[in-house]
Amino acid sequence: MNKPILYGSGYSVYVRSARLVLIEKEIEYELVPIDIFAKDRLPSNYVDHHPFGRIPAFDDAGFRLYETGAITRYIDEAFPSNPLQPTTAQERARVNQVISIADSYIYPHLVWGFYVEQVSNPQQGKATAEGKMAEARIAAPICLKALSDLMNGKPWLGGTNLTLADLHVAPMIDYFLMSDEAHRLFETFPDLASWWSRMSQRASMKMTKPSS
Ligand SMILES: N[C@@H](CCC(=O)N[C@@H](CS)C(=O)NCC(=O)O)C(=O)O
Repeated sequence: MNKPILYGSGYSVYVRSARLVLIEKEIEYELVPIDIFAKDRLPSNYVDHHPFGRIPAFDDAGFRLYETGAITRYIDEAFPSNPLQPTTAQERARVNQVISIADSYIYPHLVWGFYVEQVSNPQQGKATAEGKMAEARIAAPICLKALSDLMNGKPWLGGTNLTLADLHVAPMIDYFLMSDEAHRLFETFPDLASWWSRMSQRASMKMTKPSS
């Protein structure tokens, strides 16, 4: 059987989410390197895989897919090993809600706000965009409180078991926590800190840790 193919780079939070799902489900896959920020070196046919020019893109025996949420749900449903979605409609809705919160608010404010503005840009000698940071400082506690409220005392973001929600959010939190200010804020949410200590210890997280 052909291995599914994932196109992307190890630095990408979204590529990492898809890899985490493949690894947690013990599915062998091929990672085809695509550095999306080196636009001049992209394969000319990459647009056929992802018309919006993002990573990841996915190909399962000719079935092509882009958008991480769609990719990870497809993988979980097409491959029966180690299910990563709950069975009831309400529990699945919570998982999908967390994934949507991650895409709409966590990625722009915790990754592009805290990580890019406070960690990555200064490393590259670029100035911090204070306007963007001001927005991120307002959004971050709202994002973290929403996650904490949705956990509602359970060990994982989607309830009692590890789900796609944890694997979608964790790569974003890993970058977020590289900012000292973010780290201090995160520690004020003990249930999230305890979730992170479990999540970050998983073999899948260690295997996909982006090289700095
Ligand atoms: N909505 C897309 C977002 C993917 C995305 O934004 N990927 C980033 C890397 S983490 C990217 O390709 N950025 C390239 C760019 O912005 O030009 C998904 O869910 O897959």
